[in-house]
Amino acid sequence: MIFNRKKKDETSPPEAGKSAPRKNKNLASRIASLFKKDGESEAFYEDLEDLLIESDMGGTVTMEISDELRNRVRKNRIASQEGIIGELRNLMAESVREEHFAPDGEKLNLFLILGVNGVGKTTSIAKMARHYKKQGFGEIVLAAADTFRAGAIDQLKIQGERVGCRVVAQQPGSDPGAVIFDTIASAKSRGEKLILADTAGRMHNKKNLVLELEKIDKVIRNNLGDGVYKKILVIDATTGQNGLQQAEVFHEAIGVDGIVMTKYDSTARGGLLVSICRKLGIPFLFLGRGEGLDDLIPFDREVYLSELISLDGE
Ligand SMILES: Nc1nc2c(ncn2[C@@H]2O[C@H](COP(=O)(O)OP(=O)(O)OP(=O)(O)O)[C@@H](O)[C@H]2O)c(=O)[nH]1
Ligand SMILES: [Mg+2]
Repeated sequence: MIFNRKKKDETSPPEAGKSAPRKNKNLASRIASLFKKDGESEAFYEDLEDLLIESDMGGTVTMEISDELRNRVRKNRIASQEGIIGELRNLMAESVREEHFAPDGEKLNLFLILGVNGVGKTTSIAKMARHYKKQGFGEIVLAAADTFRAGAIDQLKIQGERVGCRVVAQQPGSDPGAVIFDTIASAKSRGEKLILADTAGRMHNKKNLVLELEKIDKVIRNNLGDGVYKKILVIDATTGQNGLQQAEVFHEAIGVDGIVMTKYDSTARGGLLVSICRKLGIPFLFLGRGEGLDDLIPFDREVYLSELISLDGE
């Protein structure tokens, strides 16, 4: 346990001059420079903590990782720069979780897509439909259960046309649970095997959002029978520690089975993912790396870690 250390601030942006996004996410070369400057010393760990916070890892997780790294380095008498960076990578690898939900071809699968407004839910649905179709999963239907925002239904219909999927929709303002109910009933009668359901990210307040989600959740659990039900949260990689707070709210409200992180192409910071995995233990499914239909890439823990902290990066 380390004493007399300043508590890192979770929410405030890094100091001026440090906040500009770097050209890439790789921390290793920057850690190497710190090591060259300070050696393995208190100053090194302090600077390392600033670096991890800058990468969106959040104050608490940064301190945990830094403390653990210090313990391991001292316990195992690690002295080289490569050794320390390797140990940091090990620590992150232990936190990061990767998972892939292959739909079950024998059953009706329903993936409920959650997330606050603007994170990329609707476009990710189209990309997921494309991905599963490419994998040979034919009959996919989209449920327009974002009935709250004007325009959301038409957006999903446009995406449905782009990827060749039927869209079940009602009028704007209708009950999202009823849309899901209709979609499950019609998918069963047509033999479709995968429903991707859009939801509203914006509600009048958080309480309404949670109540709405609980209602939708109940309709699915009551009607899907022995089908496969997954709740997938979409997080925008550029939102920093807000992304962690969003994950906490949705996870507490109905439980999240997996995360899609969008706009990973638009940030030079990659640490949010580590903090979500470490704090909530939710696995990552896909990374969004652009606006094209093929820009949703199945999450690969090793590739992610290599980008974040490989020795040959930058
Ligand atoms: N660069 C980039 N842009 C993305 C990515 N994913 C989504 N977007 C863009 O983010 C914007 C919002 O995407 P939507 O899918 O409409 O987001 P939403 O969560 O459905 O938004 P609401 O329906 O308003 O709640 C669109 O312009 C998308 O093209 C990504 O991985 N990279
Ligand atoms: Mg939408």
